[in-house]
Amino acid sequence: MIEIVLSVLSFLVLSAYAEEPPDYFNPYAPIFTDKEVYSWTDKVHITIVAPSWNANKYGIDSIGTQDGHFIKISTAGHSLEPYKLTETEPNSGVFVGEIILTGFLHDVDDDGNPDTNPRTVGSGPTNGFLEVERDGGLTISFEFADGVVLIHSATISWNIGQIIFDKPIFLVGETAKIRVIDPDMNLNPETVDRIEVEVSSDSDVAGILVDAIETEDDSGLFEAMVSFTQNSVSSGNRLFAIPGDSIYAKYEDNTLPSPYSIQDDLDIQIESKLESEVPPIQRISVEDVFLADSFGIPIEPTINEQIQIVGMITNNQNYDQIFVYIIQVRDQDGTVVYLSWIQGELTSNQSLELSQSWTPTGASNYVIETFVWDSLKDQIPLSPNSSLSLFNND
Ligand SMILES: [Ca+2]
Ligand SMILES: [Ca+2]
Ligand SMILES: [Ca+2]
Ligand SMILES: [Ca+2]
Repeated sequence: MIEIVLSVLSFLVLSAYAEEPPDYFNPYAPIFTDKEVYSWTDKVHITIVAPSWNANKYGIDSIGTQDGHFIKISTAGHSLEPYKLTETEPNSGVFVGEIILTGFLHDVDDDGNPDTNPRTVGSGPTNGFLEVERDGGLTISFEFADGVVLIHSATISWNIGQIIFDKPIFLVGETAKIRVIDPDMNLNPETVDRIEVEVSSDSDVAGILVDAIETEDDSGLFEAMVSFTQNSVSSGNRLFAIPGDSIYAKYEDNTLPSPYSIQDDLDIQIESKLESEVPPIQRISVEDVFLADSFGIPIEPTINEQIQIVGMITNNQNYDQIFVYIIQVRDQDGTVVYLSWIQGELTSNQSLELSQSWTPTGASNYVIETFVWDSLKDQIPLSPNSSLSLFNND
């Protein structure tokens, strides 16, 4: 104690000899925090550079608990005082400590139960816990010399979460990585936290709930991996989705900054796409059409007699594929005399025989063309076109 008093005195004496009075508005014992803005449950690292408090050049000194020279760490409604900081090395004159912010009682995942453990306790240098408000500030004060109080402030704020897929498009065999960034959900800066993310597809709108795990104890960055199945129902981290589906990931942020209210929540969503690893034009194979009677027996066309135009298509993928199969007949002038289509879905590797009836009405050389598209709306070809020329000699 005497040493410390002496030390302060010697500082004052030195100041006096320096001919300039101490600058009480900018004294040399700055307080630093490792961030300007903290989340409500962050860890705060505090540094005070105070060479005049290095009383013992050969031992670790401490500051903050000496009578009249307390360090006080406070938020609007709570404070820790006195709070001790300790010297980093015997002769550094640099004093450090940390506290953990403990937020306030709040339900962060909308399950009806609060998820925080607000408390204000601890005397330093690393065992402090301090309750905070959502939009409050954090103030650290230190009466470093008699009548000279140093103050440093930092801001506390909630953040709007972000969600990201690691790719804009996934192929069926790939695994999607979903990332959520929300420092507010780093509820404990000394352990790995987790949050829930809803993942769904056009084919499974109910989707799955997956845990996103914090990448480090104190990162506020959460990751989940999701794979896709075309042949079984969604379960665990596996989502039922077929090529062409959009894939959705959603995180409900219940910790929103002002001007949102504390009770507000916001769905943070992102969309990606699932694509087949088979290029569209190779997804379905077609065989050349042939003409048949109503029993399926191949025949030659005759004017004014109904015949069947028969074709075969095969799904080259091991999952379902919707299609529209189009048959078009042109006469020798190129005029379309017949147009028909069949819409349907092929199951995994299924082959399907399709037939449409047509009645040639005149003596002409006809061309029968077939097309396979994904839909009449998008018209993405799923196979090469095929055509059959008929030479009518009647
Ligand atoms: Ca020392
Ligand atoms: Ca909860
Ligand atoms: Ca954590
Ligand atoms: Ca948030």
